Amino acid sequence: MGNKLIIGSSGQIGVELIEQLSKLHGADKIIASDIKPATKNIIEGVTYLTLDVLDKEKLLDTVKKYNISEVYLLAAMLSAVAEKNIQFAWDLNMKGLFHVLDLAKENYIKKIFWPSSIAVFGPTSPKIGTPQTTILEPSTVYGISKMSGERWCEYYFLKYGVDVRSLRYPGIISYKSPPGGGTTDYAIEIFHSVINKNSYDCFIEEDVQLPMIYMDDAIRATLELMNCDRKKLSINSSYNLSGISFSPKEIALAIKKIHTDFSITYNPDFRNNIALSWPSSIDDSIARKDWLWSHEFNLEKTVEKMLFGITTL
Ligand code: AKB
Repeated sequence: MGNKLIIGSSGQIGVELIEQLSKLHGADKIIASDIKPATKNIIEGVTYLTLDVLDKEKLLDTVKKYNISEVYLLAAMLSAVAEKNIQFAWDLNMKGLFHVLDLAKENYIKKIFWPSSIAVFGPTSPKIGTPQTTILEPSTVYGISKMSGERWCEYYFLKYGVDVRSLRYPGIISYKSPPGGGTTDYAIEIFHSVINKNSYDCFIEEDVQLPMIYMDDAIRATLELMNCDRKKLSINSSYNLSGISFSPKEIALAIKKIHTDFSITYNPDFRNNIALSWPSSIDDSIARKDWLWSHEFNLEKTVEKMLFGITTL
């Protein structure tokens, strides 16, 4: 068995995924890479590299040099920043995926994790309990790239037997590393704002519900999917995944139970339109059936963990 390469390891998910992968497999099996040199959260024993996923040659050299068998491709541009960098977002999100899929097709690596997102859904998808298979007409460049990526993942699996696994992540809530330019970032910013100012000016309207998940659940889902017997997986593109759903008003109320004088105001910007195009809640019954997925963090538990976690930073 070879080593595991995380591409985009300094991002919100990468930082916590490395921690768990090192615990599970040993830090010496983990190669963490990012376009920026690692500055913090360095785990002893993990090898840290600077790597641009768009540099196919260096990627291949890295895979050979470090005997990589599994790749977690986390480098991507998220929904809000992608709208400001359309061409680069498309190039990064698609070319990066092709580079890794091709390495598996050419047998350099055995298994891939590639995150998709609830952004594959659009205004014409069912809004509540959005099913796995439904209309996919995303209206953001990020969503279009994730929807296309899913199609390519399934294509490479069916055509070349590439073992690529994927989840449609909801907004991921965590405190160890800042979020990377998404629409659901408000649900992280709000906690930092509680601690710093006891108030928050929200860029999403008060009643817009979005699907979210606490980081520990997201990481556990990722590792459970990666460790599952492939024969049990009925989805070859990307699994719907759900944790909790809430609106800014609902999360503010949950925070107020602990910080009673916390206040929230609303100043919706272009991200509100992105949020309005996405589902309010997701039906992930196929993940629950195929690999027994079940989330642990409800809204109250998430709020407690976030408020406590931020104060320990
Ligand atoms: C974003 O808001 O862009 C991401 C996502 C839902 O994929 N957090």
